[in-house]
Amino acid sequence: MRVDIVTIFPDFFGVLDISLLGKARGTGLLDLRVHDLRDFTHDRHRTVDDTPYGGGAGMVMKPEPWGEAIDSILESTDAADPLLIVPSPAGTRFVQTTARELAEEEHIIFACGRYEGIDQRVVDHYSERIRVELVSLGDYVLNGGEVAVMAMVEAVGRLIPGVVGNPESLVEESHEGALLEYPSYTKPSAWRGLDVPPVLLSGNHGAIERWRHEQRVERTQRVRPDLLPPA
Ligand code: 6GU
Repeated sequence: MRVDIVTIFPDFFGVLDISLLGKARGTGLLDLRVHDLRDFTHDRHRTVDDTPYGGGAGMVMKPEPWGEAIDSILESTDAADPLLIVPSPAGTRFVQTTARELAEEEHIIFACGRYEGIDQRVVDHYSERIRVELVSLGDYVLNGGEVAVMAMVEAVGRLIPGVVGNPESLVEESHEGALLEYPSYTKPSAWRGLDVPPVLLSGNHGAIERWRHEQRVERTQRVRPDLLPPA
């Protein structure tokens, strides 16, 4: 999969060199390229923003650098149908189903907006040329798209076949089914007066399965009743 990220903070994405995704990049499963939006400006101050037409607080990102940046990426792609994602609190909610769908994409371009957003014409223009989606992490406001893109790239990247060593570990996870995950324990069996639930030491695999299922149901009822079907 190819992923391009356009941002005014390219250094922010340095952490994608490490851990699981860094390994995926090393093995060629993930072709991740980060671009500095300011490289597509032509003035001495490398200006990417300006005051909003109609007035109001904050600054708006100018369309021209975005046009040049995204055009240059599109000129370099082999993908038949690349997808432009604009992270925005005004977008559709990013959930595990979204991650699974995006993991099937050949080429995703993330446009990280800052300030009060990107001139609307950027979305309007590219919507006539390629698929464009506004995507939100949740109902809260971040200062820009960078943190949201980091989360999305991690959620999608780990679903690319071969990125997670043991595909079994993707199956039982929270949100892949309707229930949250069960709690996990490892050695020592007693720690600071807290014992591992005895059933996990019993060797009774049927009992362990049942206990873990009960834990998932109880936990889901307690913290995320919205995930359960109506009673
Ligand atoms: Cl995707 N972007 C911004 N700026 N804020 C957010 C968000 C995205 N998702 C939740 N809040």
